[in-house]
Amino acid sequence: MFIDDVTIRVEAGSGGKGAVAFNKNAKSLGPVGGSGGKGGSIYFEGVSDLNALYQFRHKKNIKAKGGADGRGQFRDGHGGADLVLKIPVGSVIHKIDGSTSLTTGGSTAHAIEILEVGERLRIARGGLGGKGNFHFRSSTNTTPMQFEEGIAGERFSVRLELKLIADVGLIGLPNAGKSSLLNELTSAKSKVGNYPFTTLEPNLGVYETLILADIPGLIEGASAGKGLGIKFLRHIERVKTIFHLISAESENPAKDYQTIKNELATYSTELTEKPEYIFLTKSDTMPKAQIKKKIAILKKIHKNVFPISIHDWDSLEKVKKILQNIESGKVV
Ligand SMILES: Nc1nc2c(ncn2[C@@H]2O[C@H](COP(=O)(O)OP(=O)(O)O)[C@@H](O)[C@H]2O)c(=O)[nH]1
Ligand SMILES: [Mg+2]
Repeated sequence: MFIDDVTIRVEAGSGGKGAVAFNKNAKSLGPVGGSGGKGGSIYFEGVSDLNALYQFRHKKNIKAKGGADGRGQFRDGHGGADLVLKIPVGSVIHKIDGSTSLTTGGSTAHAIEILEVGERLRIARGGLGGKGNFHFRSSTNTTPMQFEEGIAGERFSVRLELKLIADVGLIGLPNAGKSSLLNELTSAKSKVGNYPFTTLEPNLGVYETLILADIPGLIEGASAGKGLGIKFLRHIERVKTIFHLISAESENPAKDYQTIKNELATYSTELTEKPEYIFLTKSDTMPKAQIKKKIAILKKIHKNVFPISIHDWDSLEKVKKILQNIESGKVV
């Protein structure tokens, strides 16, 4: 099960409390209470594993250890260990209670993104330990009874929303051949089947340096929650270029195209403005004349239209050429 949206509660460790203690040695009387240790902080770190949010499926309360209390003989409590939670790059972190904004590394925002592998953000700060009575000594206060409690660690809920970062997004109606094309172009092993919704989760593949995402679940009404719903649309948000696949077996390719476009528009007009290539897929299944006719219809809508088939090597070479041009920045 692919998890791309999960809410968890993070609780950084509280500081330990300071000790009240006195030296028992008659030669050097005085306060010797150590301070409490600092509570552990919670960090997020970006990883390439898209399934990393799965760890939170059943574990939604994340707590870092508190700092130990101070003790006598100037012994400060140990700090609680920091926790580093690995989350997929492309995750957006929304703070949903507590104070209204997140502060990490000096910047404050309602939502923070992790966009690079290895990028680390402190999300919840551990509380400082309280001072022991040694710190309250003075010439007028030689037997201080004061100490401090530790400070509570930061605690709040965060929603982690994964938005895939891909260079090219493959979209189209179910059965358009998205997974098949991804499998042809990359070493991905996306499930292929002659029925809708074989692909229940977005699949990624790599072509040279480009990341290709096969984004399933787009049907008429998806933006209103039909089928897999709009759950997957957010994964298209960050895609730079769109490959829009339409099956040559379709009676009305222009309508198929428009159906998807409408769904994208309902979600966000930005999606419809991305650079796009249209591929009439499974061109081997239709007589040439039919293909020509359908290409001509689609050309009226968009200039970048190409017939392809996973069984036609030349057509796949054409797709690769386009990918290489995108990669080298010649086209978008
Ligand atoms: N003949 C032919 N069949 C194809 C081609 N591409 C995909 N298919 C078949 O079409 C069906 C749907 O393909 P799939 O990749 O799962 O579509 P998706 O739902 O868009 O991911 C499968 O049975 C594939 O084997 C093609 O170029 N030629
Ligand atoms: Mg598929």
